[in-house]
Amino acid sequence: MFEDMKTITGESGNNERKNSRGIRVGTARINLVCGDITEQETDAIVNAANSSLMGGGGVDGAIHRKGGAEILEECKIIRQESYPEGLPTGKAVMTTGGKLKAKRVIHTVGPIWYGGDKGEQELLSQAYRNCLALALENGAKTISFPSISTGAYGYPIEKASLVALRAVIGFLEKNEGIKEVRFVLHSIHDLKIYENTFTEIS
Ligand code: AR6
Repeated sequence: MFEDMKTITGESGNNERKNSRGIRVGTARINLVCGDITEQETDAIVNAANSSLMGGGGVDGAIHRKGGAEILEECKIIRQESYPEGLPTGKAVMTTGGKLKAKRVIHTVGPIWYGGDKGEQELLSQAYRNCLALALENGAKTISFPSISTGAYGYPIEKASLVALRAVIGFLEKNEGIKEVRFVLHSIHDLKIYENTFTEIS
């Protein structure tokens, strides 16, 4: 399963280290980078949204601010037409990327951490898998994820990184068509945690 594991070292500075750690799974590559999800040029980026789809803080706030009003307009239509009571945890929907470099935004709702015995692990895994399935259905070959649920929703990042990487690897082993899955971690600290988890499971 794991071939070609290497670290590519580039410039550093501004807390935006360009280092990228990656592995190949089948015909796809998983890369870990430190950066801002709203700056990624992948076909799709993932929003760690809430079930209202009406915006919020963290990744959600940054995506709506930079992507512009078109994203919220499409979210309103999705709410009216498909999810009048809100997007359930673990599900995913897609909108335009508006003014972002990425043409599409996939909005998902990660679980709030209640201590680990409320199905958080399965719901987080579902969120990643449903985003990847939606990307594939819509022809997106490259996709960037933030670390879903590990900010406002309080999921411990060591645990979340394991769930995230396992979910993505499992999906890529069963499905062909995605070329790159990029995890965009917002700090060197978070990147290191994902890198350690990567090493543990590989
Ligand atoms: N790029 C990449 N990662 C980021 C960025 C960014 N621009 N900004 C923050 N992070 P969060 P959640 C990291 O809170 O935990 C919102 O209000 C951040 O450091 O964005 O799923 C929604 O509306 C953290 O590691 O998402 C929901 O109500 C990770 O992204 C709620 O927060 C996720 O943090 C969702 O909470």
